[in-house]
Amino acid sequence: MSSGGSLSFAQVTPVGRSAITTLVLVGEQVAEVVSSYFQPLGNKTLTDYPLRRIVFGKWIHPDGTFEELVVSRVADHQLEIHCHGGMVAVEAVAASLVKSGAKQLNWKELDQLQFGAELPYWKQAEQLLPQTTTTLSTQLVMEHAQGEVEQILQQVAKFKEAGQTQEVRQILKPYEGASQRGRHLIEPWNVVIAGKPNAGKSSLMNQLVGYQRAIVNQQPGTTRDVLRAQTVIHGWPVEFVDTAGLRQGEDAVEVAGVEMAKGQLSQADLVLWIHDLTDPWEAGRIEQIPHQQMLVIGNKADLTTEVPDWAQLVVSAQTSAGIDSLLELILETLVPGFGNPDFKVLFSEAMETKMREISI
Ligand SMILES: Nc1nc2c(ncn2[C@@H]2O[C@H](COP(=O)(O)OP(=O)(O)O)[C@@H](O)[C@H]2O)c(=O)[nH]1
Ligand SMILES: [Mg+2]
Repeated sequence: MSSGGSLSFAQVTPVGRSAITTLVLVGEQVAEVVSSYFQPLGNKTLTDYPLRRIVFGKWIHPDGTFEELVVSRVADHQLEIHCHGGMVAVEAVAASLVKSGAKQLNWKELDQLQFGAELPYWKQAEQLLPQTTTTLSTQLVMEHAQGEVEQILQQVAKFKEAGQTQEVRQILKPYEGASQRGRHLIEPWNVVIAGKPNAGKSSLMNQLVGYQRAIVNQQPGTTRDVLRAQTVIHGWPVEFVDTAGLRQGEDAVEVAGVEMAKGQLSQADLVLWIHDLTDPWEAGRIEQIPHQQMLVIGNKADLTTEVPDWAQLVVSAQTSAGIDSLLELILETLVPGFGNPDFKVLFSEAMETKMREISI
């Protein structure tokens, strides 16, 4: 531990109201400082109790008022305080500690302090937990926090030692490109909906996210700002961006919207190009669209039975026909192989590099 003689602490439970709040304290003088406020029930002092024992008592503030709380020394220089979750009680305890020269950190900084500059991989994964927004992402982060990668690396080391390169390759293959995917379990995929005015982009976005968000209008060019809405497809967070139609608008507000749309397109993980099936197809138009990946979707399938060559899928944003297939197609395009039994994710690029290096 690199904290030296100083004392640091952090609240490790979420800030705000909760039943119990936990403070973790790290430093050589931890028992000494805490003992100056904490009086265990009975006659013993804190250090009379063995490590890991849960000790109930009173935290006596300088003004004589007190809180009842629980203290546990988890290691020689590490201690936990569990107190009532009310903000006031926690702040009062934190204030006493700060008064005694302790440094208040956030829990990430405290982890850093305990583990040095390089956090072990499982700890890095654990730190992502509060940022996960879907059951899938929480589950995958948990698997990593429990040491999935360490186990793989150990397995690989054994096969390597035995000269079984075929097995090494087999184990590591599913992890190729896996950190890109992992990033998008925390940060949503960015999918931009583009196409000519009136193609039905805003209507489609409403269908994709399942509620009215974008303004739909018969007057071309209604969507002037870039509108965003998040949804989840099979556990993957996806942010849809509804753009102004790409045409030369006469009024300045709309022109600004069009410029913004172009910027959004080149940054998007996926562009959905929406074309009205009752409009003649202009092949040249999509060639000018900056994009990394694009799906061309024919909309207003309720108005025609025609399924033209240019469309990868036809849908109706009015009747919602084809919307489920579109959601599937979007996910297949963004996360190829998702759902396969050997589908893997990683949560850091460094880990992917490490896996690549070990395979050589
Ligand atoms: N019949 C039919 N009309 C649609 C469909 N999708 C959108 N519309 C209509 O087309 C018009 C333009 O839709 P909107 O979503 O505002 O298009 P945007 O300009 O591309 O955002 C509106 O009147 C919608 O009700 C569809 O699938 N079928
Ligand atoms: Mg619109």
